[in-house]
Amino acid sequence: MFYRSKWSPLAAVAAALLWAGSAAAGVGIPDPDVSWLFDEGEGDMVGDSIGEVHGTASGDYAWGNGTMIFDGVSAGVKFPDSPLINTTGPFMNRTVVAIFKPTDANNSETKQVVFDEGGRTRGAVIYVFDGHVYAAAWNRAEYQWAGEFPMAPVRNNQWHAAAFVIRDAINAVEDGRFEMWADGEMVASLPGGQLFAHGDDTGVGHTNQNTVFHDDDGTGTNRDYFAGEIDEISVWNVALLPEALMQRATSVDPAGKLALQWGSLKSDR
Ligand SMILES: [Ca+2]
Ligand SMILES: [Ca+2]
Ligand SMILES: [Ca+2]
Repeated sequence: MFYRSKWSPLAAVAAALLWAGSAAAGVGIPDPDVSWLFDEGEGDMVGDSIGEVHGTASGDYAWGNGTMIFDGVSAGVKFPDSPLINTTGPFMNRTVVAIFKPTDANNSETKQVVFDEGGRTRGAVIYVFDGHVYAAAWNRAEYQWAGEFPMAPVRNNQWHAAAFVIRDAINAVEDGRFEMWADGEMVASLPGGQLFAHGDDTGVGHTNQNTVFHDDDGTGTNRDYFAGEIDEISVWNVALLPEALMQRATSVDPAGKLALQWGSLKSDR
């Protein structure tokens, strides 16, 4: 039934403006360059919704409800080299957001890699260890950034968002160029620099060809297996605005999923 008195042309215009306004609220979050949604539900391929950096899963993984479930022993995803992630550069800006639920969060013996790019000399990593999630990056050549390894608490069997940001960095270590964010809040703003090309391979759920942890461990491959679920990992070659990181890009809703909708990607789902 059509209520002309209530649905006036003016009201329609107002509704359209409201709609445009809510869309405009997402302007601060551009589409990622690479986005793994883990929504396949079958097979061994993890597709990139945007940049076509597709990965291959191996080990005892399973598919969940829009997630991939990692067994903490053998499940991992390997991604090929890509100019969007590691073979070009230097990367003066980068944001990586990972949405994950650990199921062995308090393990203090094994680092559990959620996301690994690069290797011992240059790279970044997000991992769970001893009740915390770490987000780290380093560039141990060219201008000698030893790296920063901030962390935030995580709870077992709960969904979390963790992110790192390299923001307007140069070929030198400067204050405030490396940030960690977790669950809607900035955890740390630390010295950092740009990431030069880092040819060692990218992994999810395990270390794929070397990484660096807070204790300098991390040499090798097919190790540091994550136990839990991953809902999404997205990579931007821009530094997301703090407002975007705080309000949306790293806020996990009570049901456990990311509250954000970035641009065309999620509106098309
Ligand atoms: Ca490589
Ligand atoms: Ca690696
Ligand atoms: Ca997902």
